Amino acid sequence: MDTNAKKFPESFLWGGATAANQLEGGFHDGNKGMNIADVLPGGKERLTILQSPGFDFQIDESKYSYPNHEAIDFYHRYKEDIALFAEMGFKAYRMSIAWTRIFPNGDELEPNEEGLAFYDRVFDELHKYGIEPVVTISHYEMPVNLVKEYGGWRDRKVVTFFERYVNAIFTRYKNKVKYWMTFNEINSGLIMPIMGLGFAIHKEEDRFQGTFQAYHHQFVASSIAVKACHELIPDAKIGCMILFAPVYSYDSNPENVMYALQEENVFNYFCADVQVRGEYPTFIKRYFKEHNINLDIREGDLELIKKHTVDYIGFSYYMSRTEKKDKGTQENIQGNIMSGVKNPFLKASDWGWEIDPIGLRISLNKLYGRYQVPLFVVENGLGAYDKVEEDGSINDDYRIDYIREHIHAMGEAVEDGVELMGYTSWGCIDLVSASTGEFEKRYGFIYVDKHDDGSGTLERKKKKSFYWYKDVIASNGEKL
Ligand code: BGP
Repeated sequence: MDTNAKKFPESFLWGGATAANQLEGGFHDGNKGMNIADVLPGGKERLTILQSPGFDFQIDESKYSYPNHEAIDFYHRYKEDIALFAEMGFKAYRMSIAWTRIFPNGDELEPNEEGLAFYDRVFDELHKYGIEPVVTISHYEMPVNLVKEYGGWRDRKVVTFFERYVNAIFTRYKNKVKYWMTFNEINSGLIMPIMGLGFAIHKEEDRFQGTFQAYHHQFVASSIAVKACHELIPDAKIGCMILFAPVYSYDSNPENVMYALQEENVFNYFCADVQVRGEYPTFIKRYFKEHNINLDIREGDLELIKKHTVDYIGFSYYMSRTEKKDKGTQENIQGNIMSGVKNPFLKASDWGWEIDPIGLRISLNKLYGRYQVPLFVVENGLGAYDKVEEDGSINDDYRIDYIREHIHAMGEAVEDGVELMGYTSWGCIDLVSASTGEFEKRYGFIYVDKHDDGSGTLERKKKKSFYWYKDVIASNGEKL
């Protein structure tokens, strides 16, 4: 598989992706407030907290280390890191703004100038090299104060705070940022409400009523952001961002096929349907009825949602998911947030995430077929253990293989007629894992000398994949 001849348009946005909380560090610098990621420990405890109820957000310095506090110190080293992205030839860099740098507690009336100035410096540095910033407005970085005082997105007041935040950043960066996205992996809140929706499931009624009310508030907030973005920056594009893992039926038993379809509807399509088509889909109305969900929808909400839909769909793709209605003794796998049954045709990563490049072509076809809006693969990559050899080299051929096959699948989808804006590989520089808080789960083309026990010099090193990806970009995806 050497060539991928002329499949990608000249304007294709090749690059990498990160999130503020996973790489910046400097968690108190520049008056920044605490966000959810700042209070999550690393290691096994993190997954347990994310998946279980009752986490009360107390920081216990004596018990845990908090990997996001220092992360990889991009806050102080952004110039060096952006120079490395430029050396790889990045056309785009997906990053997020930490809400708590701009509004440290989330509910202040005025933004924090030091936080605004930091991102000015980052955007200016990117533009110096002709790299287009692609900015996620909220990437698992909700201010802890909003979580504690308001119960996260369950409280309608958070919509107003978010509106203040988006107005501040659109006004400030209108000449610097032309690609925006609202909520990272918005649908992940269905499984991990603490990260995206800002609350833990303490009571049974939160599981359905609380979750979907919080979603309604996020949809209203998303439409407010789309409206403001279009008004303040008419030449910008603003997208939603979903976690997409196509759901396969385990076999041709219609019971399993139907089950896979229902899982796909609720998990993959519900949030995108509202944000792209501007309406609650019919299947969710039945789901609401069956789960006794009665939303508080205010006058004007549905019109707002209908009128201000997103311009494109950004999505993450790591794996597919295979489902069976009655799992019985079937082997289960734990993948990217959600689980499923083991697919006998697929191999898995060191963390058990099944590797399925064709699934990316399937995802692109499904999404484009359903919505007919431009798509952007804003996350994809392989979390793996890397070894630094004695001569300092890092030979990550497994990562090259993974990304090569996924880029090839994207090329096929473009030939299928899918309108694709770009590809930003996840964790282009090693950073803190969102689900486990580990450093040793590495995704980068750039290695960072930082380890789970807190040791490391933070020195950056180019992996073998760095040089490979540089050639991919230089050839516009032809030389794989
Ligand atoms: C997505 C998140 C990212 C990122 C990635 C990899 O779900 O949007 O923030 O971290 O997955 O996941 P992990 O870091 O858990 O390996």
